Amino acid sequence: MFTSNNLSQLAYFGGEPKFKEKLYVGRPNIGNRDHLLARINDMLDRRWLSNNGVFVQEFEQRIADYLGVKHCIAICNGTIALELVIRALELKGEVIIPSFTFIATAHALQWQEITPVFCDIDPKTHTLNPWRVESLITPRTSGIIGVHVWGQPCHVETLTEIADKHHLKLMFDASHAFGCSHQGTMIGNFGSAEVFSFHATKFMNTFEGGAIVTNDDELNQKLRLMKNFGFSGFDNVIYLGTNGKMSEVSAAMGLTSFESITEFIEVNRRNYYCYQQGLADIPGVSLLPVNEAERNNYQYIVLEIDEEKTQVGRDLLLKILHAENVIARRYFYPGCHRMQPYRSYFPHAGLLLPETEKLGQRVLVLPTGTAISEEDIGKICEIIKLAVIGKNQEYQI
Ligand code: T4K
Repeated sequence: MFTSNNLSQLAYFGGEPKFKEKLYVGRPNIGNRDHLLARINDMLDRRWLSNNGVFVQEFEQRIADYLGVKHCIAICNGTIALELVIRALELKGEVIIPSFTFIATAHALQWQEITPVFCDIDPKTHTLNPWRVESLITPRTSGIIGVHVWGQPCHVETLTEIADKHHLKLMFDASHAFGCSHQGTMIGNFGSAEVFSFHATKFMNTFEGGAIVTNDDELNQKLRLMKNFGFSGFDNVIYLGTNGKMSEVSAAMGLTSFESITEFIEVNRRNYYCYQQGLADIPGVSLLPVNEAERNNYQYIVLEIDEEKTQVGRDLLLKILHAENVIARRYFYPGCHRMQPYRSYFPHAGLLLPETEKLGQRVLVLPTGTAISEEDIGKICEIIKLAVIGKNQEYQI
């Protein structure tokens, strides 16, 4: 039985940290090093380091086949990939997005002087609430960007109906959703195009990198020009473009990561159920459920912390975990609308975002991936249990 004295076992209250080394959210998964190094050697021997090399071409083909999508365009990172699709779809004026997302979704619009209109989320899935979307459409609205946050699919069908009804473009930021499905179809097949991030912190990484996938031939052609300065053959620029190319070394890492994708997902799944078991019955701590009828990548361990029930609250729990060297994160606190420049542009945006505001105060993301063991997870769960139950008892005394 815990007593309030148990709190003193926690480093935050004066005890010894349970971990000597820091455990991070977003620790990269590293596939087979020998395969990676062999690929890098090949690349050096070939002296072909970028500009649509063989590794990029192979990577694009493998991704397209895996997702069952017609075209995959490898890009230098997810943010540039978003910017390219936004531009290729000719979005302008206002575009509706969730505020509960990584800042890149909003910046990719604002960077091109398009106004992100922040929409509230469905508290169950943490994704865009489509019924709210409709109420935000104005004559200036040109599109909607859904974000499959944590790999949880958006309300794809309802968003599609709304977009069609109002003649809006629909695209998805699928940065978190590689390897996930919606109603049996792989994410990557919805809207005009979807964008993945293969940043180092994603369960499948290319160091830095991203990809655009689409089933639209014309859009594919346009994006391929745009990511390569608009070049169509030597000396022939036919379109406005930028440099969005993925390098060969990134594609080498991508191919190596992709070989291990089944193992990465299996480890993430094991970790997810380990957390589920370890966190069961802690009052006020809930793990975001996963829909086992679909394919998932389990790459984020997302907790919601109820301040009243835990007594300890999310922010104190974060400090307690950090003191133990568990570097948990508050993604996506405080919401894009509370970050600059949006906070200055729309100081009252929060009034229309009650669920986003609430969730921003509750979410805590824990470490997972191949860098963490089941034993580590057990210890993290014990820390949380000790903090919540100890604090509850302290209040009862
Ligand atoms: N849309 C969405 C919905 C996204 O989540 C993201 C990226 C994007 C768009 C844009 O895609 P990219 O342009 O990045 O491809 C991190 C990542 O940098 C970012 O890619 C990711 N989302 C976001 C959710 O997480 P920060 O600001 O949290 O990064 P940072 O430096 O604090 O590192 C995160 C954690 O990873 C730390 O715990 C340390 C650990 N880490 C990181 C790196 C790079 C490592 O252990 N090793 C490493 O090499 O954004």
